[in-house]
Amino acid sequence: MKKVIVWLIFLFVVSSVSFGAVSKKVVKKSVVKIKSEFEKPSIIVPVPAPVPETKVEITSFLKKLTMNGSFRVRYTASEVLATADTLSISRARIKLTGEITPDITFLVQPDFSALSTGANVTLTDVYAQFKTPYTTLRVGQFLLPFGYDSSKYKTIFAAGFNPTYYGLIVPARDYGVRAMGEIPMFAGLYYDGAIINGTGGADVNKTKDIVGRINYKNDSLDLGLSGYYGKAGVTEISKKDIGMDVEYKFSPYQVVAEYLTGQNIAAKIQDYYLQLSGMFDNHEPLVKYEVYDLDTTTTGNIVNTLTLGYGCYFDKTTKGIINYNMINEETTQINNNTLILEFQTQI
Ligand SMILES: [Ca+2]
Ligand SMILES: [Ca+2]
Repeated sequence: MKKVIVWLIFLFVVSSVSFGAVSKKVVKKSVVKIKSEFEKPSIIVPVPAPVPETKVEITSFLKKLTMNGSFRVRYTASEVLATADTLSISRARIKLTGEITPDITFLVQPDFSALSTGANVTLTDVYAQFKTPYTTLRVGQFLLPFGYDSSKYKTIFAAGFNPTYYGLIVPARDYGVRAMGEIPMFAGLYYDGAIINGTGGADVNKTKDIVGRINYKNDSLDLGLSGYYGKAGVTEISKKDIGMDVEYKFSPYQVVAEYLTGQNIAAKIQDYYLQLSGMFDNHEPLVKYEVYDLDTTTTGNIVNTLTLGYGCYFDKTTKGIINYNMINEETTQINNNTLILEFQTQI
């Protein structure tokens, strides 16, 4: 029995030692395993940050910039012997329109045509425009809202051409603030008014002038009434000008009539004309009769001009125009008729 007990104790001790050794081995192995996982070199792949969609808007305040341009080349021939018949660049404009929001835009339009005669580049329209629910505002330099819309002229026009009052009773453009829109509750009735320097450039007096046009417009008729009130020049000569214009369309014809009277620094001017034109396919003949009094306080100086015109449209934006101006003086006749040709294109 004692022998059995001794054997049992022996077996127990041996088995305990064996178990202890196995446990140690397992622990050792698991430690090694953990250690090796820990020491495993890890490769960190950088994940690029997502590019926000508004990035462009943050770096630029401008959303859209569009460029247009217009080009005109003119040939002028005069009966006046001392006047050279010449080709000239009458318009070479680049128009940049920037859109900050759909309701806030700006426009810059230099005209490079004067470079062709050694003069400087001129600025035509340069303004910022703000559309509000109540009105559209322009701040800068713009065409004056006075008389018939000069962008709709069908004759070749400039200082001394047709219509003769152009840029004389009031400047074509001036610096100021302009508001325009439809008059509420009166369908087809529009207003367009501005407060301006009154000089067509930098002001020479303390007064700011007021100019505006109210018109009624439908598909066939455009009837306008214009007014100007201010002080002209350093000596602040009182200036009150009025204008009435009507455009009537009865396809394929169009009639335009206008009456204007006003005071510039030099004299009191009066001008009226009647124009009839017709569009036959891409051909547009025109006849216009104008009576221009360059100083109503002086007699015998009225000039009547009968213009025979023809326009040929090559496409919607490109055309050629011929004007023959028969110029008749009220008293002493002068041979001063002109023949003017102009090629006009724009994009
Ligand atoms: Ca002024
Ligand atoms: Ca003449």
